[in-house]
Amino acid sequence: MATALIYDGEMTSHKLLWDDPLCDIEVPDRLTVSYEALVRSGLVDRCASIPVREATEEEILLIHSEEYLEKVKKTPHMSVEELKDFSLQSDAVYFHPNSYHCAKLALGASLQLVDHVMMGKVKNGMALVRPPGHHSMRDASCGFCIFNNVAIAAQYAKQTYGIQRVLIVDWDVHHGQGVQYCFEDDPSVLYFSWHRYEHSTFWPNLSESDYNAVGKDQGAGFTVNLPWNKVGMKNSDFLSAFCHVLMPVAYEFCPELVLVSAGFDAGIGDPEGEMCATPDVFAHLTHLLMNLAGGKVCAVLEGGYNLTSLSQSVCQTVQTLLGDPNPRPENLDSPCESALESIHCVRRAHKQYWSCFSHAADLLEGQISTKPIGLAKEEEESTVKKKEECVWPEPPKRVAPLVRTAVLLSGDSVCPGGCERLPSSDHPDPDVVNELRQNFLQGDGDREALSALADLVTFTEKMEKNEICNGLAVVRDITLAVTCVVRQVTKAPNNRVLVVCVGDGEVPSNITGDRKTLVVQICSRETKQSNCKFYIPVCLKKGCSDLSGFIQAVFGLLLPMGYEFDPSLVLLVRMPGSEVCDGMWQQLTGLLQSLAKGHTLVLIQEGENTCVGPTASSLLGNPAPPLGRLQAPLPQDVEEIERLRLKLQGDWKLLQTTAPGAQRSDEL
Ligand code: SS9
Ligand code: ZN
Repeated sequence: MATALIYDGEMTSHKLLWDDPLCDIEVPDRLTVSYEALVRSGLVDRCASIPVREATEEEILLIHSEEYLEKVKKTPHMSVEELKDFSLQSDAVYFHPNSYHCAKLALGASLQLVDHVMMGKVKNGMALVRPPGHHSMRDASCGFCIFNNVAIAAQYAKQTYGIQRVLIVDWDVHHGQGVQYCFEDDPSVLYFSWHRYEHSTFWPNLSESDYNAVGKDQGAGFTVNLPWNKVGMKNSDFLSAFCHVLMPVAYEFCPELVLVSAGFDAGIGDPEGEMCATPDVFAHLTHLLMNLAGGKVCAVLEGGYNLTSLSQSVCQTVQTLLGDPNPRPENLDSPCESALESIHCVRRAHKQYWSCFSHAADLLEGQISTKPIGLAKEEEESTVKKKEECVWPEPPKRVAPLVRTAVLLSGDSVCPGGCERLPSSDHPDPDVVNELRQNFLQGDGDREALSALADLVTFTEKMEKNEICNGLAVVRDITLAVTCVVRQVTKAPNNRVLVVCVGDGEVPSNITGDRKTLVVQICSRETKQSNCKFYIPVCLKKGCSDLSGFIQAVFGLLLPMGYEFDPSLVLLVRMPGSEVCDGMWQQLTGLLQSLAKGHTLVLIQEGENTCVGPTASSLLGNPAPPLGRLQAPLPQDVEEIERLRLKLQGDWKLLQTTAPGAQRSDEL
């Protein structure tokens, strides 16, 4: 199924007709430059192009008042002077005689996208629109926004398709207060926004943008605000926010549709946001969302005012929606103290609503300042790069290997559709065989076993050469296979392998010595202990059969460590009798493809063949089926995961959810 791209040059006719330094960054070029970048990179040709349409009045009225609509309807007939006066009645908005038309197209484009995704005509998509929408309110335009495209899209989707849960992810650097107001008492729409806040000194300067605005009445808990109190937030801060705040809540919520208020003004070089997210990070944000809601993700453009950064980030987003392997994450280091403080505060504020935060640490009162801090101005300036100095490399091209998914199966099993079967070679390279014999098999060894290992070696070589993106192999001796692959891959000096073992059973202990292999094993509660930074057993009470505990372990431990480790290959190992259900396994397989440019090799024990089909499907890029609304994880599991996080966060900085130095009140 295709990815939709919705765009119409007509939406560039909305423009500023007078001098206004507050509004002059919202220019028509934002659209043309983004679209041209998509054309140049060949992405437009790969998308299904869907025509825009004008939204109807009835659709506008799903969110806006008749009075407001009547006012906007008059603007096409106004003189420039009248338009100017009318614009001044709103906060940071301009109107042009074509604005009403363009605003209807922007909304119509968003609704077209929702229709095509919901009817299963496309799998996902992006609408490149302006004017943007997330600041506009029932009765007022605001912050360049006239009609609230995404809020109306959510309401429209609920009404038209009878869905019960919509997730709105607002990754624009501004708080989409308009969206928040629409749904603050509505538990069917979960609204997540991060935004530049600086203790309410940044526009729109609202106390309801802070982390303690969680929604009202029935909707309490369904507004999640993550305020950034400093500029200069980096990739690590944004990815941490997804792993430790948004994703666990999103999985617990289990949306049927994901709408993204996709503004790119948190991107590096943006004059409004003054943040530092490099374009590749938007590939990761997009990818992380793509296994929710059965993959139904609709991204709708909001802000983004540095044309270079904007267009590069848009390309990363669309290319990810298309299913191309992700880039390796760039510049990941420790999240900054201020980001951790915010992340902690929002987790704490939502503790009572989401079981994934039930263990969010209670910090001592007074240790976290929620009030404006009079920061020394010099300190502030030295930590933040001046806008003009901001340069970053153009993101490298993301090349999808010719073969997406290859399989290595025993002779008589059928190759899953869409995959390429690797022939097992009758005459493996004698050097390879000799080496394998010396390393793995004493004495004569079994010819068959040797040639199976030789096939695995070939497999990994092809992935390394980028001839194959990912794949699966059914193996007889899983321990041997793991050891063999790890040895092979880590021969090259800069390679690293993340081994993810699902289920109990012995993991070869001799592979983590060189810091090039990180093993995370999710297993059932046994007395497995490790003091090694590179072998992490995560023991859950019911092993891999409890979805909530598993998800918690994935976002709380596995993915943050995986990101920080930044492997060149992910080896996903299904241990015999792992008891992980297909749905969870597919989620895991899908999520892990964020790493290592999508180079995932799945090893499956012979006899566990029933999972071959589902595994192949996820490796091919099909979204995993939703897991359903998750129950609260078992308290023991939450404790275990939390214990590990605290123990490991010294070594793995992306595991932190609290600022260093902040003390937990229960430790006193
Ligand atoms: C007022 C500054 C207004 C508006 C930014 C709107 C961005 C929409 N002092 N800035 S994504
Ligand atoms: Zn914005």
